[in-house]
Amino acid sequence: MATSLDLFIQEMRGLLTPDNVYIMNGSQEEAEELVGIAQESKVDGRIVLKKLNSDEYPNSYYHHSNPNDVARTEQLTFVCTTSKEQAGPNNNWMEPKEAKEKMIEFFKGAMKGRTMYVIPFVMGTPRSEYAKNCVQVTDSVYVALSMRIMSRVGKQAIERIDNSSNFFRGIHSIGDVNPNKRFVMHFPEENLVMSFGSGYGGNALLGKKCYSLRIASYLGYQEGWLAEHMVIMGVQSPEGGIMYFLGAFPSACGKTNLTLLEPVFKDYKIWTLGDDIAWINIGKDGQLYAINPESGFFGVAPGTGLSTNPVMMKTLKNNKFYPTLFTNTAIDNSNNTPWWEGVSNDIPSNLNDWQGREYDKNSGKPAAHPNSRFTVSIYNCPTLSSEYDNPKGVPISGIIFGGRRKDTIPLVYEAKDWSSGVFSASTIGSETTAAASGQLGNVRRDPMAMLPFCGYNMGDYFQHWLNIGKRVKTPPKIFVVNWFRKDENGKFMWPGFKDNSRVIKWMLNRIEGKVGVRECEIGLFPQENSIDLIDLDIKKETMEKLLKIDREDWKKEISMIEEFYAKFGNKIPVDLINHLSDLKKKFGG
Ligand code: SAT
Ligand code: MN
Repeated sequence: MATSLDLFIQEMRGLLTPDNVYIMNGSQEEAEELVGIAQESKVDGRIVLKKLNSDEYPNSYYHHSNPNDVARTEQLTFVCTTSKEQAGPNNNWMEPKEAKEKMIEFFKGAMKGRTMYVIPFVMGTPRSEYAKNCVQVTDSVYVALSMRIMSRVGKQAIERIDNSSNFFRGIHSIGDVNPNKRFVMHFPEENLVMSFGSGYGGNALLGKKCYSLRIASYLGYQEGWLAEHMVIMGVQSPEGGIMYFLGAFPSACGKTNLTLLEPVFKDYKIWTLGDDIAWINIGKDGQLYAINPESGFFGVAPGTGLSTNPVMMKTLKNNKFYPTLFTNTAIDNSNNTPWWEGVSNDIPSNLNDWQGREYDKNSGKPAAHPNSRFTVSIYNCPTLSSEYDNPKGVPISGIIFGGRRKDTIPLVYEAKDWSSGVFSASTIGSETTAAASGQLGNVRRDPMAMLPFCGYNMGDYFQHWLNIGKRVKTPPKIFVVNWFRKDENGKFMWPGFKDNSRVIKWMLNRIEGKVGVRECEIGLFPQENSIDLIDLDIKKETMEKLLKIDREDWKKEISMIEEFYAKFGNKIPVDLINHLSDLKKKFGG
């Protein structure tokens, strides 16, 4: 009897008419075979993978993408629910039938002359009741290999899919990498994503943002759990206990660096569980537990180096899991290694830029694309937590929300309770960086860092967060941080990176009830001298400025929040409206 997976493959064969079908089993031999194929084939005029210097970077391969295909395309990303209101003002919407017809036209015969890779995969450790069964078809061997790093591909997935009535289906073709024929369409009601015309991570590895955030957040809303754009990390203190934190930050706030941090305190240690996505469930004991559905890092290369993220550099040079991929970095021809801004201080003299052209140091342009990436297994990470594969996940004691703000938001504060924490999280904003857009320093609101990833109406999403808090026995403490506050001369006041462990230590002490707080208008602030500043040369006045509440700034902040909330009309929960009016009263805004 044909299994449900067989039926799906048959249907895809009929639609896409590939010359060959390759069903992945997740084995090492298969990875080697696919790498072999990728080294011999050209797609879109480029060799798919080139081997890098294995003494420096073992098992590592280089990939160039089409210069028109280097990032997620939010404007071409749609959530296709029955009603527009379900998708909310935070999503592009298209009527499901219309969207599907459009995509089917693109997909018809799209794999003629190509191989269709069938990728059965599980998001989450396969033994976990929280894990989800998925399958993606693609005509990109680069995508197939990347999926193998980022998710659990293979036999266990096939078994789980065959025993289930419902599994996620992802249909992907790179087409001819034409930006005018590029769409990422989500059908949450059907557990389906159709993506055409791009080979880039977030557009093409459908287990990542498409499934594990947009579709999964929708499922979580139906089923009573949360799919979040968050890191997961364990913090070990000298007493030996490990507490687990989640952290949500918009891009360019150092999320990956945070989870792989080496604390400044020798007797503290951070254990890594995930750098991008967390699925959060209420466990049998009534507490919150998180799993990382992914099994790899798809990290931004520029800015990663021995001083900013030594653990990631070790991860990239580890050869446990095969292979590691580098995409759109520069190449140092003298030793065939990937190179990017921040990996070394001096620029090698014999460099090719991310498009393979000889690099001109005086061009003023970076050699690596600012969004160049590495794709590496989490099992290569030397600080991987021993709890990473625990099917129950890890119990969460604290949730950190942050953004990049030169003013207004203090270095750290604690929310009074869950509902005030949800309010703060719903107002998180971050300054746009030069790389992301021309308008430097504009504040873009990005609630819970989920604006581009929430697969349903964000007003409903806020209410869902509030409801979860009511169901949890002891909700974790919620903290807000801002590592990026500047002084009147435009200089960062906080050193950041490793020194962020000082703030995390304070959070740990708060959770353990070891330090008190002072109550301010916006939340609970560190008492004087309660953040451990040992061996750090920072003035008392600087610490005061880092924690200062500027009333004028807050008046402006409140009106920006009001403006943002207004987009969601009456969908904003009453609780959050009340928090906002309380704040207004306090600041007289
Ligand atoms: O651009 S991706 O979605 O692939 C990665 C990210 O933004 O975290
Ligand atoms: Mn992300």
